[in-house]
Amino acid sequence: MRYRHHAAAMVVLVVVLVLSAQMLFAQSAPRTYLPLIGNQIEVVRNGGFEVGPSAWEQFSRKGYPIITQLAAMPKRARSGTGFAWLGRDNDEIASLWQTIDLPNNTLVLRYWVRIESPDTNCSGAADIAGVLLDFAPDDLLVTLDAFPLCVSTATNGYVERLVDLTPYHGRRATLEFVGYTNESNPSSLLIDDIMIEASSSFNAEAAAPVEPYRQLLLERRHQFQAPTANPAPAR
Ligand SMILES: [Ca+2]
Repeated sequence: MRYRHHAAAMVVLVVVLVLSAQMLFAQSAPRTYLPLIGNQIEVVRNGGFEVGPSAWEQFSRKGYPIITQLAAMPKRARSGTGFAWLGRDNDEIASLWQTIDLPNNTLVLRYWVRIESPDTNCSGAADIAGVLLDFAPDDLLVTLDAFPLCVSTATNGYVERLVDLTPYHGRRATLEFVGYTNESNPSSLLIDDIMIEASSSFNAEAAAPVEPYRQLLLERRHQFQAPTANPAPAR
C-alpha cells in the first residue's frame, strides 16, 4: 500500500514537471529564435492575431474576414493559428488598423509577411501592399513600408520586415496595413507577429519604402477613405 502511494505520488510529480516544462517552453519558444535588437513593448495589441479580431479594425471590399483563424492549416500562420490575410481576390481593398501610442524611445516595427502571387506584373501598378501611419488630427499620412505583390516578390514562407518608427516617437497614430489587388491574377499577403520594439540604438536593418512603390501605394490609399471614416467591418 505504501509503495503504491509512493508510486502514485511519483507519477503525479513527473506529470507536474513535464507540464511545467511544456508551459515554460510554450511561453518562451516564440521569441527564442528572433535576432534580438531590442525589447518588445506592449504597443501593438493582439499583434499575433491569437485573440481573434480583438484590438483591430478591418475592412475588405469583397467582404472577407481579414483576421483569420485556421486551426486546420496551422502552417498558414507564422505562430499559433491566427494571422491576417489580405488580397486573395481580384479588385480587393483590404485594410487592417489600430490606434497606437508610441513611447519616447528609439522604436522599430517588426512584422512578418508571406506573399503568394501568380501575377507577373511587379511594377506596383497591379497588386501592392504596405504599412501606413495615419495622424488623423494633423491630416498626415506617412508610408512606412510599400512593396509589390507579384511572382518575383513571392516568399517561401514568412519573411521579416523592419521599419524605423523613431521619427514618430511620443505620438498617437493609427497603424494601418493595406493590400490592393487589380483585376487579374490575385495575390495574397499573409501577416503575422506584428510588434514594436524599443531599441537602444538606430537599427540599420530597418528599411524605408522605396519609390515608385511608396507613391503608388499612397495613390491607391487616397482613392480610399481614411479608415477611421469608413469603419465598415468585414464579415
Ligand atoms: Ca493581380
